[in-house]
Amino acid sequence: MEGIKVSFENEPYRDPDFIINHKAPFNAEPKPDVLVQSFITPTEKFYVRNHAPVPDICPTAYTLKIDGLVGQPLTLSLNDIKTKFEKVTITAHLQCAGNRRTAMSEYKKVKGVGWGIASLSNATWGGCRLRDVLLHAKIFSKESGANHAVFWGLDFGCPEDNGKPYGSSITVEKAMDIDGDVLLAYEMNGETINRDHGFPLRVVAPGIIGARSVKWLDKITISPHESESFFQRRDYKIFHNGVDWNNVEKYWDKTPSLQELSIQSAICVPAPNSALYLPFTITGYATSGGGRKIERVDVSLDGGETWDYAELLGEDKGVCTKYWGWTLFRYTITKLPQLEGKDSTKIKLVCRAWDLSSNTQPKDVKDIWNLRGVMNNCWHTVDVTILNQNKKSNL
Ligand SMILES: Nc1nc2c(c(=O)[nH]1)N[C@H]1C(S)=C(S)[C@@H](COP(=O)(O)O)O[C@H]1N2
Ligand SMILES: [Mo]
Repeated sequence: MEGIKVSFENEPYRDPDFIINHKAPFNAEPKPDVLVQSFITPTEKFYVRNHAPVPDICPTAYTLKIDGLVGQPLTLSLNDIKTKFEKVTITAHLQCAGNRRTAMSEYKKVKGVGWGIASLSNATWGGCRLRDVLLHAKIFSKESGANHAVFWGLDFGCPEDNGKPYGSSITVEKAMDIDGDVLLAYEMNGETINRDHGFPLRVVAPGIIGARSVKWLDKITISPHESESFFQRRDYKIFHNGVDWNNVEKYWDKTPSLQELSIQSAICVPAPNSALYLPFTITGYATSGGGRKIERVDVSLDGGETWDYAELLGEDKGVCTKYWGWTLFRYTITKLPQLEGKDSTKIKLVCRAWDLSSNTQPKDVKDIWNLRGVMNNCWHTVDVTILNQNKKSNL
């Protein structure tokens, strides 16, 4: 980042309970047990993933620019966005592609901000449809090359990209899909979106990795090509396990950039290495990409030899292919035969989710290991010790 000066003196107030993975730029996740306390994550607990200082944007001076392959380039004020287009509210989770990166690094070192299991959260988002704005701008047809909606943020100084603002793109197909629910959001959980999450306006591209939901949105360019940003062309790609820092350049262009999320689940309670008495309840989250609903979460108490179904707590949307929220799950253990006559026993809890398309999670991290440590969605395991209540006095 030579020659680029950025200041972190004007950062917003943050929840003191966050687990901070990187201080400046700010990257933080809630504690896992806090994460699964409610279906909608309270705004102050919602994970934050920034690549640069948080811009301080004057809402009355703010404008959104739309250009490129459109018949009518636009400059819209925040008031235009709020009054000219229908307001839509959706429930959607955002998840960083780096979620569970630390665990991938434990197998073999990867590069990137270390994240535990909580770099995802679930919120309601209010705003207008990106589709409506692009129709207003008279977006060209796909035949004319209108393939990608390229977003730029107003956060300058991303060290990875030589100080340029953060940028990313999604396909026009997703942007224009009436069922795709891509929003330009000015509200989060019923309130004005706050600075950390993109005030005054951000993209919410549900079902897609968090990296594409560009915050502090400055400009949208309709282009034949994907965003030229580092975060589209270099980062957020899954390379095969033979790609390392000596040969990665050869693979940058031929490795697709990540869009839809894969299937994911993790146990948030109990914490690893807890000692517990029966009965106790396992709680966690499950998510999938592309609007695919979680149909089932399996829980194992023996490291994945045998399984049972967990109880699911999600949004009641019926059969649906645009399920953007997460699904929480819980499973209560009342009996453990191998505990009888013993003071304690160690068990390995495992979870794995299944979605509408019968996608499920890979067992081993080694099979999906990649240089940047993205999309770690292997089975999540938690080792715990179960103590025998009846032998309490012996301990
Ligand atoms: N302008 C801008 N948009 C951004 C980012 C950023 O650093 N700058 N980070 C991206 C990444 S990698 C993720 S995971 C999500 C995180 O959104 P959140 O901080 O609201 O949780 O925002 C995305 N949008
Ligand atoms: Mo991310």
